[in-house]
Amino acid sequence: MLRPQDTATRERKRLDGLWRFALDPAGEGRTARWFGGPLAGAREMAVPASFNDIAADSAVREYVGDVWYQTEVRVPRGWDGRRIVLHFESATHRATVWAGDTEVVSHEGGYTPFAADITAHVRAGEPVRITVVVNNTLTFQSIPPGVIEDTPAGPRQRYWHDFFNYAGLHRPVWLYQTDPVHLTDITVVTGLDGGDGTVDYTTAASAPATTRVVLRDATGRTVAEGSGASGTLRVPDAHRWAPGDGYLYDLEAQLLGDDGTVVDSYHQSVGIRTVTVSGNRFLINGEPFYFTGFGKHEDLAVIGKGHNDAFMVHDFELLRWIGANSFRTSHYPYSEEVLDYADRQGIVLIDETAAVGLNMGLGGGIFGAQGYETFSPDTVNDASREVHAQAIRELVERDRNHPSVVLWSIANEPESDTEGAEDYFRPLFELTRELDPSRPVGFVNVMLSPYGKCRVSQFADVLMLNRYYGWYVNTGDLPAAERAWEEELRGWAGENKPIIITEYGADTYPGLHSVDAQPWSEEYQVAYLDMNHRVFDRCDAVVGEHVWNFADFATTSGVMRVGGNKKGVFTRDRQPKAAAHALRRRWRKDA
Ligand code: BDP
Repeated sequence: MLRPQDTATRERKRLDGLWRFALDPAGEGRTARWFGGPLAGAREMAVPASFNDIAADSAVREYVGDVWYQTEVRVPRGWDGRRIVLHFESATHRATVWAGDTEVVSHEGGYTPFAADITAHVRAGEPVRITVVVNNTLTFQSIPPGVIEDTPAGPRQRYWHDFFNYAGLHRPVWLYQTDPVHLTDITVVTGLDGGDGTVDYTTAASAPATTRVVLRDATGRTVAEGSGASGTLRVPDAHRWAPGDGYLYDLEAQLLGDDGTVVDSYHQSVGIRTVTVSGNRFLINGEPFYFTGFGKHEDLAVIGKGHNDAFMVHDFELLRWIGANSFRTSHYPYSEEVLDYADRQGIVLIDETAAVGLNMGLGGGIFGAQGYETFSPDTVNDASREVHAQAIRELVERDRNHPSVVLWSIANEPESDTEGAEDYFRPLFELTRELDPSRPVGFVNVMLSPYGKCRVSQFADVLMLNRYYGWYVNTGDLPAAERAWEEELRGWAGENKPIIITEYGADTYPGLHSVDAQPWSEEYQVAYLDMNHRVFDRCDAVVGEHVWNFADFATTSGVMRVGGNKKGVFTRDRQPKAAAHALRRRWRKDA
């Protein structure tokens, strides 16, 4: 699926703004055909944004079930005879869409795009009513999983992951047009041959047509041309995409009509670079790369997981300020704006699916539900795995052309020390490699499944470890934590794979100070990070450190969380804690 673009042959219209919005606690809207006319009793809701924190109403914030969104859009007059598509960048966690009275598409999974060809249901120059029912329920067959529990206050959504279940239309919605004969897909894989770059491209079209491709450098100069639906372009003396140098070429793919005119044109940015794993080294363009940065979240006051350009640019400025070269899209695929911006900024990404919380032993009830077995016919089962597989397919399809993405993370902290886990994950690793042989694949290992016990890391190209020595264990006792951590890490190092520490962190209440570095103080966060860094620096196999978390973020409420998770190096509104300055001194040799 190609993302909407304005090109010489395509036009798009963004449907953001205030939409009509209604909760459907009785679950009656589908049978009562709420899509059949203006939504009765609706309030207005901002799109894109999570709906939860916008209303000052806990019935909205904690709502579980169907919510309805509706808008009316006029199809531009000039779009007669064109193919017209309605495109959603995401709907969390699933949605069904109607154009007028006609159901046009349904989609499962909260963080990947979907679209419907609505040509047959609209007329150029006329308005069309778009109605979307978004459902935010998590079950054992959704990614991420969850369970509904009855409480005296009514049904409550429980889940095993540590961030608030924000939902709704968080990302842009588009209407766009193309020629009936159009490109449907483009894939690029880049390589290096001495100083030259190679770009293998594959295009697909809706009907047989002559295909032409042109590759231009950042100044617009043509550096290579090709014809045919697939082929290899050679770029003499290529300017490589590299960490800190987000140099991009532009590949224009064109479909030609019978008379030789261009009927479709699509632009794909291309960063020429390679990614390989060799022994315990992680190589970008053949050179060892050391990850510095964070696990992040899409999480903002009021708009929840709504994308915001100003915050995105500011976050990347802070990454540069602190000396971070990378981050992980924990714990779901981020907005495509973020991926594009990372490409241009030369920020390296570990790209993660929404498979978080596949671990019912985790949290001991801290994050909610307990008393379930993770992998069983009644909980996470074969049907769940197929939903997970589809989430991987959609992530790889969406993000495979981004040079910033160097590693797939197919799950965060799943149960991984059981036979059930091994059986569940083996085919998912195989699938990911089949979909994209050009990148390494991994998953993020949890502390409950330490070295010697994990049965899933055998499938991974890179070991990604989340460890909280000195926080959840050896709390406040950094000397003991340092010994235990180093001992475990030495075990992993024997595997001869690169190790990225994908999480280490300590909750820190901003402004809380203590002379002797007590947990929750800013001093403790600094001392905790220092201890971790001593351990990493003594272990050659460690090729990266991602602090948990870039910023404080919203979670469900609980005795372990004070107004959310406070492991941020920045507060939720992006003010630095003392740790931010300490990390800057470590990561920026020039600071
Ligand atoms: C890990 C999770 C992360 C949590 C973090 C924590 O991967 O989502 O927020 O620990 O407890 O279990 O802060």
